[in-house]
Amino acid sequence: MKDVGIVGLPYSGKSTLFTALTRSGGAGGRSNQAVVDVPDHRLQVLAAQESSKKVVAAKVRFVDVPGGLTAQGIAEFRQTDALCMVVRAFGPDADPRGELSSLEAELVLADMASIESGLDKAVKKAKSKPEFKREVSVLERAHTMLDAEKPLLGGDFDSDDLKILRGYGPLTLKPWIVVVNVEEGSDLPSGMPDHSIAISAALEAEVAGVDAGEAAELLAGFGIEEPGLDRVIAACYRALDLITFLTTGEDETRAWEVRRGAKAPEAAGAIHSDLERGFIRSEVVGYEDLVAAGKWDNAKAAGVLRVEGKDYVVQEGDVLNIRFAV
Ligand SMILES: Nc1nc2c(ncn2[C@@H]2O[C@H](COP(=O)(O)OP(=O)(O)OP(=O)(O)O)[C@@H](O)[C@H]2O)c(=O)[nH]1
Ligand SMILES: [Mg+2]
Repeated sequence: MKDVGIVGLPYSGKSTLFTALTRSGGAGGRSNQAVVDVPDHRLQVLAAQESSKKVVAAKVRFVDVPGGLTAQGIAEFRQTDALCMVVRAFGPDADPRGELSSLEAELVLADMASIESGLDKAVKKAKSKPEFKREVSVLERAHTMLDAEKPLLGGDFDSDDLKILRGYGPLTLKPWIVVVNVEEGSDLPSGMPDHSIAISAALEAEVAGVDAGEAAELLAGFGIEEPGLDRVIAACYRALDLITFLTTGEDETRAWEVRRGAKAPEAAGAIHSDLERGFIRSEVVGYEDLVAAGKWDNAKAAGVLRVEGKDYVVQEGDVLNIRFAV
């Protein structure tokens, strides 16, 4: 499961958004963690088709750090996989664009501090140990980008470079989404980046705390059709560059996350390490094809199931049945 850190300036509504997420999902072990389901309409369709007893969604964990971007907060955000930036667009003095710029500048500064101290140390080490030259060059390039106020995410780093960089946990190397916390019922203010998501955190928190009927009434009062929380969760999941594959049967229908580009054994390993270790092959059918066929057994009889081996790259929406032996 991946972690998403909720970052923002003071009073932007981070904890209010977090409360909404907690109410919709559940606690994540610690008081500042919320584990939520990744919305996926396919699960109910498959579960109905296979008469599954249980439905299990993929999950994402959100982390709200008290005090925000303090030294301790930054240390906690460094451990997360993505950032959900919250900016305030409610209240008379709202300045969401300015707030986003300040927030980005703070993230760049935080990275600058850690990259600079890393660079100093690496330069000293490289004098006697040539193996640190690579580290110096990567950190120098990172430094140049940050100096130009550019996030590291867009940088031209190869996988070895990234391994070195990730050791420093830079915040601007993480994928991020922007949540604009608007006045109830307002639209996204102009000038915000593409794909920004407008929600009212206060309304979402209220809606997440009541039953479906009341929730619909509350939303309708502001002319809103559906809760925005799902959009926030889905956007974070997409930003993490994960894909979902599915398993289905009488016991359960379930969504699993895997890295985009992962091959079948790695996907099997998301289910259980035995399945990766003992992977033999996988039966595969795309979600749409399975639904068109009606049921797993029908799909099999109709010959729409494919048999794929260790080199198969799993696709979004694949329904897998893994054969293994340990
Ligand atoms: N009108 C309105 N008020 C909101 C909304 N979201 C949050 N607030 C209010 O804004 C204030 C700050 O919200 P918080 O969620 O505590 O903000 P925060 O980002 O966690 O703040 P810090 O943790 O102090 O940095 C609270 O009084 C909230 O009730 C919203 O969508 N609309
Ligand atoms: Mg807070």
